[in-house]
Amino acid sequence: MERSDGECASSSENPRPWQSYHTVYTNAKAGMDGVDKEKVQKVVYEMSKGSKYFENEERKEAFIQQKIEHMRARCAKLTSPVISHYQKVADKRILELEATRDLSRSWLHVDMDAFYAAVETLSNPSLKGKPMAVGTMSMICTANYEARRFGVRAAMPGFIARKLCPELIFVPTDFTKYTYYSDLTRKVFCKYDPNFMAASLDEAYLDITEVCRERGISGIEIAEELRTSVYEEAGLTCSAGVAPNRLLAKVCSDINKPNGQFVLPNDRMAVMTFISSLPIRKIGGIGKVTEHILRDVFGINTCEEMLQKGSLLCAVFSHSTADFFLSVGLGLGSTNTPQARFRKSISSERTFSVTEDKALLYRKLAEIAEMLSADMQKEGLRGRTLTLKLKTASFEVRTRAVTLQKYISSSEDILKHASVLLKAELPVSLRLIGLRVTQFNEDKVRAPSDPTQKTLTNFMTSGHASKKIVGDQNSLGSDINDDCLIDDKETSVSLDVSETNNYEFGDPVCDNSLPDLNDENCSFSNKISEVEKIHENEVSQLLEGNSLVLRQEEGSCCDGVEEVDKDITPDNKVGTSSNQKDQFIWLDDYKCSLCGTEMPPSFIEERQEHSDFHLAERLQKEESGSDLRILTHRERCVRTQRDHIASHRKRKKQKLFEKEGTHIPIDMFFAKRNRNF
Ligand code: TTP
Ligand code: MG
Repeated sequence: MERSDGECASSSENPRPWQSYHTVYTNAKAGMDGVDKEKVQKVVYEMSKGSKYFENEERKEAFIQQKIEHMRARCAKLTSPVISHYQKVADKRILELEATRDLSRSWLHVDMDAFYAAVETLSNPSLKGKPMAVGTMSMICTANYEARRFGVRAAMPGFIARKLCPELIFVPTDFTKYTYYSDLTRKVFCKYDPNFMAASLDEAYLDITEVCRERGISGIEIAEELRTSVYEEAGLTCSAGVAPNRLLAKVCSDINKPNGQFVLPNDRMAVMTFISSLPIRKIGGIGKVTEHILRDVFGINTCEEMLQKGSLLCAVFSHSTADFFLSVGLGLGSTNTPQARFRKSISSERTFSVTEDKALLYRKLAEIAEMLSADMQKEGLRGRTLTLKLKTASFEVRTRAVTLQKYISSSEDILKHASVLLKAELPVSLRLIGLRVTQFNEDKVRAPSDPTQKTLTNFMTSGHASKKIVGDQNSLGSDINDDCLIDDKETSVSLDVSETNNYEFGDPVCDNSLPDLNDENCSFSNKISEVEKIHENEVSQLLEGNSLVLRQEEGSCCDGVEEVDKDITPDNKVGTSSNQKDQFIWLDDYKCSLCGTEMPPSFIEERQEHSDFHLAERLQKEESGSDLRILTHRERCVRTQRDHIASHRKRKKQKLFEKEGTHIPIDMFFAKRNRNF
């Protein structure tokens, strides 16, 4: 909950408390422009008051407010010499970032309109023109544009949506259908960019530079043609944005939604004009917490203001966070396509009609092993951790993994080990089987070390962020320990979708540049705000045994800013210290590792909100912790390592806690106590 007046007041003191109740549900999505916002706020407030969700929002808000106060106080203490020092730092960084600007490429971001709802309407045309939502009374996945006019939107509990729009028709999800239509759209995307990057079932990034050049036509024409083709192939409308980089293309695709497009020319002036009035929240990677902090502490509302307040941002935030903000102010974003050489895993999965026929399940498994093996051999990959993913008739997702002594790639080897994993689960009634191979033979896969990949700026502006190219939201279980045979009996219910051939790409920063412990600037936590809907990635060090291992936690989506305590040291150099984050991950890609709250991967904004809460909590803890600045470098390293061990233990403990089943189920999270539906 945000209090726009910046003060905490109880609802008894405020006759209209809903006015300051801003949650993900009250955020406008495309098609919600004319909505009576106060009416929606009131309904959402009244309906969620007393729920765990509401309590969580209140706690979150209290943390954020404290954080804001603390940061304001710190800013107030900055003296003129300090500010002018950081002004020079900011000016230098802006020049350096500007030098990385690449206007040579054209990116197209395509996003299907009300995707699940549109697919459902195709199969049941009687829904056309009527307000409808896909999902259930406890949570809806999306709403059509007719329903959005009432304030109904994705990630909203269905009972609130029904209150906002009593005629709302509910349609249950059918992921097989969405996957089928997604495949049809992807066939079209392929014609324009065979290496297109799918961010979810309904959105993709295409580098259209070559196709524009080869055919001598503009981005506007390509976007029009692609949208027409998608409609002809799938009967669905989509919206597109074309821009010099992916960050801007994504913003552009939302401008004329639904069934529209917006093209930003490859021209610096055009980009700067576009960005000058762009609200910061439009940028992927800037969520509610970051927005509040930037607005309430620094008075930053638009992207351009990031540059104007550069000195303060550089004074208060870590290098990486300040760099991210400054690059947003310059309208910079990723312009290249990650290469397959950075792939960390390869997988294949199939959805089918529910069956418990053992012979049939083994046949499916053999087909998937065959497909996976063919893909691996095409890429020259061999791996030694094999993970089996199963989705049961009741949408429960299980993952089982085994790490082998030798590297494998043949279908026989894959099937042999996968069969052992499957056998242990039988009898079981399944709707999906998936297989994933990780832990590749390093020599074959690792790219040669590239010194240009070592800087964060490079990382951010060159687009080498780790992401799955196909099926970003549906990785096999993320909580996989590669070092031993896992038989994790934890299961989770997932509403997630099926995808095939998921690829993950490693982070070259992780792969090639382990920080040097003797480096005075070494930081144990590197927050990287990747700038698209694809969640932010965390590059974090975990201490495993005696060796430091960098691990990319997929699926973490902290909307957060990394603040760093900074001093001007006597010789006028900048000294920095930064604390390690608590490890925040979605166990089995579903359950929060810190508190056990369940949230399906497709609930992007909900997850972001949730991680915001933990971020705020962590910042709070950091503030009450001791100040690392006064420690020597060696002491700092030792302490940080100790913290790593503690946090690692905490995670283990958390898992035990979750196994005892004390987590909060998602329905309970949103529902009021004693509510009957
Ligand atoms: P979106 O592209 O965010 O939404 P949309 O396609 O329904 O509507 P539009 O793009 O026109 O604004 O998400 C694509 C699909 O992902 C959506 O149809 C349903 C699913 N989804 C969820 O399941 N939960 C969520 O919280 C969101 C945002 C989407
Ligand atoms: Mg969409």
